[in-house]
Amino acid sequence: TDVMIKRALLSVSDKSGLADLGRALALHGVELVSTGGTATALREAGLAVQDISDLTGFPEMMDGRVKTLHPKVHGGLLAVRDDPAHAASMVEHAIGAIDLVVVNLYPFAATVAKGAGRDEIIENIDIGGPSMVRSAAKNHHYVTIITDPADYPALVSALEQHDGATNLDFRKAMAAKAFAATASYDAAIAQWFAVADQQHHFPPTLLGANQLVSTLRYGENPHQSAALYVPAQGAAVPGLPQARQVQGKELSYNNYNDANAALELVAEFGSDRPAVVIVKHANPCGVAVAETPLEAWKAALACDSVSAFGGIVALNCPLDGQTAEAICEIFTEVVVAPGADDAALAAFARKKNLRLLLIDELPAANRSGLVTIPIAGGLLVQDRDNGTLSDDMLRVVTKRQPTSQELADCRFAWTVAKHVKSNAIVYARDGVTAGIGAGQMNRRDSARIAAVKAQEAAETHGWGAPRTVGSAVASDAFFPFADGLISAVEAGATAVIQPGGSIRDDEVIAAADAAGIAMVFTGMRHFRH
Ligand code: 93A
Repeated sequence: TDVMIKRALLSVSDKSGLADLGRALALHGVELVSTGGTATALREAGLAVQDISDLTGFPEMMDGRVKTLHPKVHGGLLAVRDDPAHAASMVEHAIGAIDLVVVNLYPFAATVAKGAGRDEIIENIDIGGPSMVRSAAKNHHYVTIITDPADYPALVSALEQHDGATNLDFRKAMAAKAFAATASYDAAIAQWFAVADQQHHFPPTLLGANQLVSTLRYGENPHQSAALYVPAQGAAVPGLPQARQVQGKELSYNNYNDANAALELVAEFGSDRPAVVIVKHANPCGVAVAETPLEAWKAALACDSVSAFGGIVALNCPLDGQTAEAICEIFTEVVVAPGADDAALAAFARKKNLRLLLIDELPAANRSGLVTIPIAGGLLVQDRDNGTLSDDMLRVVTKRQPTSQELADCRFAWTVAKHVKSNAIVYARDGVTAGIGAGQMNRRDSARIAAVKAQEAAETHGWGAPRTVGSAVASDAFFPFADGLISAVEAGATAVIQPGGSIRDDEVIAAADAAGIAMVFTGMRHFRH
């Protein structure tokens, strides 16, 4: 299955590594043919190259739109060499076989990303390049296709190992990569027409424009396989795949899922004040903002130190030594933060298994995007929940106005509740969660669980009273009945934040007034199912 590389066609926009590759090919006696810019670059490196126009007998024309679109090129790529009729056509039309194609395409995505105008974007839709890539990849039984400069070294070592030939396994692997490249290239073009060009909110087709980063040991459970992908055209949003893992075991599927939940929530707090989020099973079990990261960590941990065991921790600020030492006191699976000083790194280094991830920047909490859920027979797609509260959305519906501290705690609890599985009830006091009720099928159970957890925390820490006393409570959706609100009052909440909009709002407001608490409506709901 080895095929000798005798003639190569090189046509690349990204010229990195080209000279070295050209030299290696020349060493193996490979004849080089190239389009204009590529030929110039190869000649500058001292290599002999045939111009594509000499091969086709046509000039490169129409501003380069027509360079390689010619039967002498595509015949040389597509011919089934063992087929006598194909071989006869090659002889009849003086078509020479092309054994290797090295192509990377006009930088369409980069042209869009740099804010170019429509004409420049259209001009960067590569036609001849993908055609050659597809011809060569289709005919991988005979032809080698290389689309990524990162694969040049693999090509060179394949030639060295096989005396100037490639084997079928290599050609197959490169062909698969080539079709993935043209698929994601076309997906980016389709996306631009549909979305960036503002014709539709949702693209008519959602193509798989993602690239495999790594396979994971297993999925949510050991019998499920799993993998991590990133957008093939480059990630627009910083996140865990871009993080630097400083130490610890490989991240598991659940680690990624939980660490992402922690990161997305901590990103809501910006970087004005240190914030710490502890997550278990994709739900926060302790969240705090404070004057220092250490204080925030201690406060977040105290909320539910039982659940925090084996948790995932995210910070919005760099880690210092004291905070790292404190985190190391309990078993923690993953810590993610925008940086760590030397003392922090030294502290974590003693916990070999702890996975430490450092990120360059937090993802923007208010960014737009699409989220998908597969359903049997299809795919549900919606906008990402990037709804944030502005002052003009808040409406006080009770006789009593919230104090400024209550209002701050309402906002804090509301932000946390947005990241808690529904039904979500979150008590908070002084920028710290006091009790979190998550994922119950009715709101009263979530409220009860939040209060029970707050009570347990008080017992654990020997506090005279649970921290729900004097707290603000957030509900991710409206209270359908007064009972949920009454149980919050019983737990000691003095302020409530919720969307409002129940047909029984009057009863709920009356219960709040009867208890003398303050309540604000947001007019926005944060279901998270
Ligand atoms: O405008 S094109 O779609 N028409 C073509 O026939 C063609 N052939 C190769 N663009 C074409 N290419 C692209 O030119 C390649 O995909 C590559 O990105 C680029 C290399 O041009 P140069 O060698 O002049 O820098």
